[in-house]
Parts: sequence; C-alpha cells; structure tokens
Amino acid sequence: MATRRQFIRISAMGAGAVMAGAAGFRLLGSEFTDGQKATAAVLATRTPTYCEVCFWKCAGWVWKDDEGNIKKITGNKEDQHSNGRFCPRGTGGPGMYYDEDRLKVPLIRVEERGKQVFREASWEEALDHIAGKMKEIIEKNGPESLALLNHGSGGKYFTDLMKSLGSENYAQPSFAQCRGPRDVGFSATFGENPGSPENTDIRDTRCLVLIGSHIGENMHNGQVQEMSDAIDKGATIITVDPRFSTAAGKSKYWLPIKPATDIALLLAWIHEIIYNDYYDKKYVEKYCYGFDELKEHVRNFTPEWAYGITTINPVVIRETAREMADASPAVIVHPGRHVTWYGDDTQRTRAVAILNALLGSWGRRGGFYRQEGKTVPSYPHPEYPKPQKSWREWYPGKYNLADLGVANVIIDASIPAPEKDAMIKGWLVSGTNLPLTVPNTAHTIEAMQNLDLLVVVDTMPMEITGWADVVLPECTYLERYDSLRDSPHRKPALALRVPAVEPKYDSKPAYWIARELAQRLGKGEYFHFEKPEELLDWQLKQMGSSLDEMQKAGVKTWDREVDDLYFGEGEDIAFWTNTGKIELYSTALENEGFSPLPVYTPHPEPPEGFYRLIYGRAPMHTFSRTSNNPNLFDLMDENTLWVNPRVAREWGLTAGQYIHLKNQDGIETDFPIKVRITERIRWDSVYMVHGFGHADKKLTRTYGRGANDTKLITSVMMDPVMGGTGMRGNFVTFITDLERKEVTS
Ligand SMILES: Nc1nc2c(c(=O)[nH]1)N[C@H]1C(S)=C(S)[C@@H](COP(=O)(O)OP(=O)(O)OC[C@H]3O[C@@H](n4cnc5c(=O)[nH]c(N)nc54)[C@H](O)[C@@H]3O)O[C@H]1N2
Ligand SMILES: Nc1nc2c(c(=O)[nH]1)N[C@H]1C(S)=C(S)[C@@H](COP(=O)(O)OP(=O)(O)OC[C@H]3O[C@@H](n4cnc5c(=O)[nH]c(N)nc54)[C@H](O)[C@@H]3O)O[C@H]1N2
Ligand code: SF4
Ligand SMILES: [Mo]
Repeated sequence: MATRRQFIRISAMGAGAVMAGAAGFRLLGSEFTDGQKATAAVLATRTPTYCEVCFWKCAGWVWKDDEGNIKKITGNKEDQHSNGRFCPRGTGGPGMYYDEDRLKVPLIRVEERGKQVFREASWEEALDHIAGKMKEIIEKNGPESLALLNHGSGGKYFTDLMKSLGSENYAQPSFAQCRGPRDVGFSATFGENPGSPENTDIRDTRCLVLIGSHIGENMHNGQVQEMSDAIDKGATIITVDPRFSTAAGKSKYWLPIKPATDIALLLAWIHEIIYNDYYDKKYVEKYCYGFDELKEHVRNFTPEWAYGITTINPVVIRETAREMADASPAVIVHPGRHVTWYGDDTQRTRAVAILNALLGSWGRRGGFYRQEGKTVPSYPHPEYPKPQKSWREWYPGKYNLADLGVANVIIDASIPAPEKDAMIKGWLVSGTNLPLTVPNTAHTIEAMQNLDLLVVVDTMPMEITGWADVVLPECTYLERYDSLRDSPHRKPALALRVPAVEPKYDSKPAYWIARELAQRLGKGEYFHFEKPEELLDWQLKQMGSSLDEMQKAGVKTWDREVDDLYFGEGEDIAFWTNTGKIELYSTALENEGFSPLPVYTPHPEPPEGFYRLIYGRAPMHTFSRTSNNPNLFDLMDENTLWVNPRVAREWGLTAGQYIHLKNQDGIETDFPIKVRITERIRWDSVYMVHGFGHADKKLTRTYGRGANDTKLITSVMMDPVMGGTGMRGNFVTFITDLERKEVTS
C-alpha cells in the first residue's frame, strides 16, 4: 500500500526544485518547518496573500528580504484550504511576478484585429478610449450588448461594473467549460452543489471513488492532502479512468473504462446497490424522493449489460459496489470538477449524486460535510439598473437550469445569426485565455472579429491579448489587494490578500481599472471607496475584525454557529429541491423536458486509424497560465503524447519522437509533440496535458513548446441541460513526416 509520504512526493520534489536555495524545505507538519524557521530568520518581512496560481486559493505568506525582493511564498497554517502547505505551482507563484515577458503598459491596436500590431498608450488614453467606445455601444445597442468573460479574483470588480451599467452578460469558462454540469446535477438532486473547495469529507472517508478525477495530478491542495491521510488510514480507493493516473497508482481498484461509457458503469453500480439491498434504507426512506421509479429504471442495467459497453469485468463491478456499501456512509463517489466531457454530463453527474444518496453519504462523516461560510457585506450603493435582455434570450427556452452565465452562449450571441443581428457587441475579458479555453477556436475568433470593442485585462501576452483592441496590464496577485476570500469550509473563514510589493512596470490592479472605467461612464457611485483597502477595512469591521487584524493573521477562522457539520441522527431536513427531498427522480429535469433519471447513450467511436483525444493536468502547471512561468517551466517545459505500445508498434512510433496530430475535421497541431509510449493509456485513446502549444511569440519561453489540445477540439458535444461544452468527442491521427507539416504560426 502506498504511504502518504510517497503520495505527496511530487509536491515535495516540486517545491524543492522551485525554491532553489531552500534545501530541505518540507511540506509536511503544521508548525513552522525547519525550512520556514530558517526563512523567517533570514527574511525580513512577510505579508499575507492567497494564491492565484489556481482557483483553490490557498492562503499563505509572501516573504521578502531586506531589499524588499520577494523570496518565497509559503502556506498559512491556519488555512483550511492548504493546512500551511502550498503545492508546487503555488510555490512557484513568484515566477508570475518576475516573468520578464509580462504585459508592461497599456496597448492600443493599430492594425486589423489579430495582426498583433499595437502601440503603447498611457492609462489615461487607454481608459478614455475604452469608455468612449463603450458609451457608443450603449447608446446604439443598450448596455446589454456589453459582456464580461472572466476568471479569477479581479473578475468580481468587472462584474460589479457590468451590473452598474445594466448588463447581466457575464460568464466564466469555469462554469460551462468546467464544473457547470456537476453543479446543476447535484443541485437537481440535493438542492445544492458541492462548492469550491468541494464539501468532500475525504480525510475521514473509508472509500473514495474517483471517476476521471485525477487527484494528485489535479493538485487541488486540500484534497490531495486529505487523500493521502485517507490512504494512510486504510481507505479503499477506486479509480475509474482510461488512463493509469497517479490516483490509479494509489488505488485498490483501477477500472480502465472505455472512454465515454461511464454512465453505463454508474447505472450498473446503482443496480447492484439497490437489488442487493446494499443501500441505506433509513436514509433513503427519510430523505429521498423517487426510489421506486429509480429501482424500476435500473432493473436491467446489470453488470453484464455494463460489461458489453464499458469493458469492465462484471466481477469487478460487483466487488466495487460491495466495497462502497461496506464503507457506507463514509464513502465518497467524487463529484469531479472538470466534467464537460460528452454532452450528457449533467446526467452523468446526476448518476454520481444518486449513488451518493443511496449510500447515505451526503451530510455524513466520511461522505460530504455541510459547509459554512461568512457573508461579506456589500457597501451600500444605488440599486443596479434592471437589464432589459440577457444572453438567455439568444436561445429562447434553452439552458434554463444553468444557474450561472454560459460563456459559449455569450460567444454565440456575438455572431449574427441568419435571422437576427448579434446581441453582443463588446467584450471585456479578464483572466481567461479564451482561444485555449473554449473549444472550437475558429468560432471564438469569428465572434471576436464581429465585435465593435474587445478589451483584455491580463498579466501576460497570451493568445487572447493578441485579438484585443485595447490590452490593459493587470499587476499580479503579489502586487495588489483583492476581495476577501470567503469560500465556505468546515468552519467559516476569511483570507486576506495584500500587496507584498508595488506593481511592477505600469501595471494596475483590477479594482482601480474597474473604478476608473465606472467613473468615466457615470457610475462612480457604485465604487464608493477610492482604495480597495478602505472597502476591505469597512467590510471586516462589519464582521467583527479589521484590516489591521487580518494583515497580521492573514486568515481568520470562526467557530460554526451550531455544531451541524453532519446530519444529526434522525434530523428532519428540508432540501432545496422542488419536493424538499433528495430527488433520485428529478422533477427539475422533468419540468424542462429532460429524462428525470439518468440514461446511457452511446457516443461516436474513433474512425479507423484515429484515437480519442483525452487531456488533463500536470502537477506543476495550471492550464495555459503557468507554462511561461520561469520557475514552473523549469519543472516541465512541454507536454507529451501518451500512446499505448500496441498503437506505437502499429505506427512505428518511437519514444521521444516528435509528431504532429490531425483531428477528424482535418485540423492539425501548430507544433510537434513528443511521443511517450506507455501501457498506462488504453489503446483506443491518446492523452496530453492541457495548456501547452502556445502560439504567441511574446511568450519567449513556452512559445512553440508542445501541442495545444484546444485547437484539436473542434467537435463540441453540447449538454442540452445547461449548455456545457463536451470536449472529449474528438479523434486524432498521427503525422509522422514532419517535413510535410509546415509550422503555421
Ligand atoms: N482544451 C481544454 N480546454 C479547457 C480545459 C482543458 O482541460 N482542456 N479545462 C477547462 C477548465 S477546467 C477551466 S476551469 C478553464 C480555465 O480556463 P481559463 O480561465 O481561461 O484559465 P487559464 O488558461 O489559466 O487562463 C487564464 C488567463 O488569465 C491570465 N491571468 C493570470 N493571472 C491573472 C491575473 O491576476 N489577472 C488577470 N487579469 N489575468 C490573469 C493568464 O495570463 C491567462 O491568459 O478552461 C477549460 N478549458
Ligand atoms: N495541477 C493542476 N491542478 C489543477 C488544475 C490545473 O490546471 N493544474 N486545474 C484545476 C481545475 S480548474 C479543475 S476543473 C480540475 C480538473 O481536474 P479533474 O476534474 O480531475 O479533471 P479532468 O480533466 O476532468 O480529468 C482528467 C482525467 O479524466 C480521465 N478521463 C478522460 N476521459 C475519461 C472518460 O471518458 N471517463 C473517465 N472515467 N475518465 C476519463 C483522464 O485520463 C484524466 O486522468 O483540476 C484542478 N486542479
Ligand atoms: S492548490 Fe496550489 S496553485 Fe492552487 S491555490 Fe493552492 S497553492 Fe496555489
Ligand atoms: Mo476547471
């Protein structure tokens, strides 16, 4: 059995390699480690922050030397997201500040869009220019023709700007390209979603089922740590993945499922659990709605039926169902996070939710705990104007269950349709690299070409900035205040980010940018405070703390109002669903005309000579945002293509050979990718880490390194329930003759 130490070896190695000079720096232990003590002795000051290298937002300390240079960043031991330990990416965060390729001054485009010819401008000129264009658009088409696409902390201020103007067209790709189907599937079942960080009680679980959740490569810090603790305590891990992931390596059972067939496996597990009376009868009787319909629905979905679809041996399906039942209710069938795979993703995550309900794990120790958070007050401001229309009207009656903006619908609504003009005319984009994030890049480019205004706020010259009319350089998270981190957890807590250093170059924080624009657009009253620290102090004082206190502590944790982390014995609970019960049978889906119970539908298979393209994470990078980070680039400078030996033999591929890929629509990679031959991937699929293959030469380190998976994702499997973009229905073949392929970018 793997030990916790082995499991997090990656993080320890990563941190050591990133922090040259901090030899022996350990990630374990809640008190100051020897390394941290040594750091404290040598370094002069520390300021609190929370990490922006990914969206787990671990709270930590930024350490500076006597000259005020950022030396390192470590976890805050009071923080429930990190328990005082950062992952390799977070540890490498200062590389974002030091990256000499950063955006330095505002830029205004001088040639046609996409040609990437810009001139430098002052903030005054750039902001006046943007405000002038926005006014024109508002006068001509109304404020609802402006949209915001964003990800990350600064997005909050731009969302406030949109609201103040009277537009509700804002969306984050972290919904419809990521966790949206899961949130909708869980809400339809339990009346609430797992949140971020998820309410998974991994540290106390006895059985953790991971369905394509590659924890360990997906480095969501708290989950990785809790999973190693659970392994140490003897929990059973069951991993369902066509690839032998890091998590699979720590598992008692690895189910190398045929991709795109997970719903069949889930239905067979539900069948086993119901027909063997493994389910939690008291819990189901008290809390659940629609058990009889579900029982009837899964009657014929036997392990033998699923075997023909998934290629998973029926004996294994039975054994793993038994393992879950034995651990119940301390069992977690993980909800996943990036779940936009095959277009039936809401139905798949519903099946996951149903399985958890049958096992009685929602609201139970070792299953899913109840989160509690602090509500940060808003400073009083006039009411926001009511928008006259929204992105929802682009496809009338569709995606009603989407409870957040759908980025791809905003993109669609920016392109004129045969019978109607485009609804959206101007985008503000902040912290999202759309060409590498939303599938079908050509479509995104078409939308951008139709806009009257495209403003991009970013820290780096990414693909998205190349398409902008105006580029605004934001300073990094190490150089600014941001809103309080208020994500709920086992205990309510707040975390503060303050600037460790002054903004480099001529970069500015999002708060300042949003406020300057608001003032130019006559909406200054919505941004009362000149400085974000004044707003933070006001908010903290409303909650019984202060900026001063938080500056010293970084994190403040409160006790729960009542001791209700788990459901009490026989406790009456009203769930926020239509029936007030956990809906095994979903009335919400039924009301929208969708199947109230999950159904398996077959998906297209790879054509002859093609392989399914699947993708995921590497522990040392976050999407496309870190590939140029000098610290993290040193740890991993390109992605590789995982190919099964049988396929390699057939094609005569050798390990380390560079090849190009072509997808089912004839789209080819811009840059070659290195072949990695491994039994760890099924023969019908190939795998690569997302976020490489950058085509912007201004990214001097990462330009041209590896392949861009998004470019090959031209076929999108839409989720009819909430508009998510299923991205794993694409197939690639190999181009081995590199001469034949000219680099196109
Ligand atoms: N093909 C493919 N597509 C995917 C995925 C995949 O695995 N494969 N994953 C999906 C998932 S799960 C998600 S959540 C989305 C994420 O997709 P995005 O939200 O687009 O994330 P990133 O690719 O990290 O892009 C972040 C952008 O923010 C910029 N940035 C970094 N820090 C700051 C900052 O402090 N301020 C500002 N203004 N900008 C900053 C970076 O330079 C970069 O341009 O992508 C989805 N799309
Ligand atoms: N290091 C690092 N960690 C991250 C991120 C990062 O960029 N870097 N991003 C964060 C974000 S925003 C998100 S959303 C999460 C995403 O993390 P997850 O939710 O864990 O990610 P996915 O990309 O859906 O999962 C990828 C896994 O699914 C497997 N897979 C592919 N097809 C199938 C299939 O048909 N069935 C099954 N069962 N498995 C399949 C792949 O082989 C791979 O192991 O990661 C987070 N953590
Ligand atoms: S998991 Fe890593 S990258 Fe993400 S916030 Fe935490 S330390 Fe930063
Ligand atoms: Mo995500």
